Amino acid sequence: MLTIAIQNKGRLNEDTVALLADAGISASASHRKLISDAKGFPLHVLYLRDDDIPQAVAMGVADIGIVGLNEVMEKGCEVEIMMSLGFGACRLSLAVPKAVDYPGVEWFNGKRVATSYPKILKDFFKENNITASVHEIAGSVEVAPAVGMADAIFDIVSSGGTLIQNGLREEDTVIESEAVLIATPGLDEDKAAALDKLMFRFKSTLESRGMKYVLMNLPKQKVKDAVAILPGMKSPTILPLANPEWVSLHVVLHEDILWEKIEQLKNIGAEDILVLALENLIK
Ligand code: PRT
Ligand code: ZN
Repeated sequence: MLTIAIQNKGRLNEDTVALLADAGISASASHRKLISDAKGFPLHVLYLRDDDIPQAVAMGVADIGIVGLNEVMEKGCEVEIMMSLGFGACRLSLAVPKAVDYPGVEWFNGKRVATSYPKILKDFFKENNITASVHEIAGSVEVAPAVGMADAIFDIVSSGGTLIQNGLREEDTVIESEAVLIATPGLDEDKAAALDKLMFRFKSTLESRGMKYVLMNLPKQKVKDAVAILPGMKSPTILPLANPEWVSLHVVLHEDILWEKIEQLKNIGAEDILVLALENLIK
């Protein structure tokens, strides 16, 4: 049976448990557990701090894990990155006090930079031929310049609000990150087959997110125009109605383009448009 390591509490826990739930797998969201059996898929769930997940997977304590790409890169463990999971998006950036006149990355020569990601930062400085001293701090990196512990910081940024609150300005983004599914390299055949099944569920779940099922009535002679408006491989589905002049048109649309397409379809005569939530899109 596969063992998956997930964050026991923190920012990734809720979205991880939700992804598993959407894939038909129920895992306890309780952060008091260390290990439990999931329901809906043969899976042991190991609840760890995110920092420990890359190593647990590299060592084979867990076969797979869900963790931020930033942690995978920082730990430098040997794991396979199987897929991105569409949540936990953030970036690792260099930020300087807002009063600094910043000419470019060469500004960091001779400076002290506080971070919780020393490996990624040292690699970046090395690639850019920068000689700076990297100070590892476990938390509240953003206060380091104000208290005189550092000249600048390298930290996770999402909205950028924390930097602004601390009088800092984001300058260079070093990596973009999101939650990823990782696996121990060289899983045996049974575990690899189980992982394939799990990834199929995750992919279907992620693809159906933000999708809507749209039905409408359309004058029959407008079907060609509707097809030209709509994206898609085999869609839309056209079904006859009792009135031979009209058809029923069904299509799956992403919510980003939903209203634009609906307006275009209304313009060519679509009526009685129904927009339904889409549970799953299995290809
Ligand atoms: O206890 P454990 O070690 O498991 O958790 P942790 O405290 O180390 O990590 P946690 O739960 O805070 O974050 C887990 C993962 O979430 C990170 O490794 C990233 O992959 C991802 N992530 C996504 C973030 C953020 N967004 C984020 N905004 N992690 C941290 N932040 C911090 C950021 O450092 C900043 O201080 O949130 C603050 C607010 O960010 P702004 O820019 O939105 O203001
Ligand atoms: Zn952590």
